Amino acid sequence: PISGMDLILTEVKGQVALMTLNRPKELNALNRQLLEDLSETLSRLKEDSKLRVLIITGAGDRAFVAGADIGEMADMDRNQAEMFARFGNRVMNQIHYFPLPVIAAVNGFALGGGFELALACDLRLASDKASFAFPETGLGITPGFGGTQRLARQTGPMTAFDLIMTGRRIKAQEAKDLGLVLDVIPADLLLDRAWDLASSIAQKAPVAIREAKRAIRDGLDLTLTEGLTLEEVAFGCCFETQDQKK
Ligand code: CO8
Repeated sequence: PISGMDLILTEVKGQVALMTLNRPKELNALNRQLLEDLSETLSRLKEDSKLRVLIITGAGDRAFVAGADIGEMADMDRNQAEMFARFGNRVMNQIHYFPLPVIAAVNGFALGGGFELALACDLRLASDKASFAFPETGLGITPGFGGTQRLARQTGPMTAFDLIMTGRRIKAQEAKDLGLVLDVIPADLLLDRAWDLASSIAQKAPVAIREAKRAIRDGLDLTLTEGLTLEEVAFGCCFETQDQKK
């Protein structure tokens, strides 16, 4: 069944939800309305106790997301821009802190805010037609939806300096070589592969998956000693579940 608001389509199959960002004529650029609908959809899916994995993709065959909506940003003053970045970061954090694994199926352009959205996901699969770039510095701005932070954490600082300072566009294979995507898939097989990956995760113990995501994600912000404490708590937590007892 496909449901949802016009700008976000949601399809649930078994324990996996697929969310499609749906502004194909504008290459799924993130305007405020789309971000608000995305936020609302994430809040709703978070409450669905049947779900185990979320997949995010873009509508059409050209773009995952071609960035924040350039037209909407054009006339912002300093304060409005900062507020917009804060709003965008809040939505990206809803993905980052989503209690289930989130897979980005990057089906085309992932530019600026679109690259940042993909980076907020836990796992990224790219079609062989996908490309990635941070065009912001060419537009007189910095990334504003988490790119400076998440790219550097994912690849180390030098790649982040390179991609953000040059704005160069990379193809899926280079993104894979840089550790930015898990795999490159022929375009017509991308979603099948994303469903397969999601299903393989959905078969594992849900509390173990949730706690593993939390420990990996939150551990990155901590010292090793603090992170290991987090892991001990996560490990203990699993011993109250049927999946561990069976
Ligand atoms: N915003 C709004 N509309 C867009 C965007 C965008 N980011 N990208 C594409 N579109 C629209 C085009 O305007 C066009 O609309 P129309 O048909 O009405 O003219 C339609 O999508 C199709 O695009 P093109 O005709 O340009 O298609 P091409 O195949 O010629 O080119 C490209 C495709 C290369 C992807 C080109 O569209 C492009 O360069 N787009 C802009 C990409 C970009 O610079 N993105 C980064 C934006 S900055 C950003 O994301 C910052 C995030 C942090 C925000 C911080 C808050 C303050």
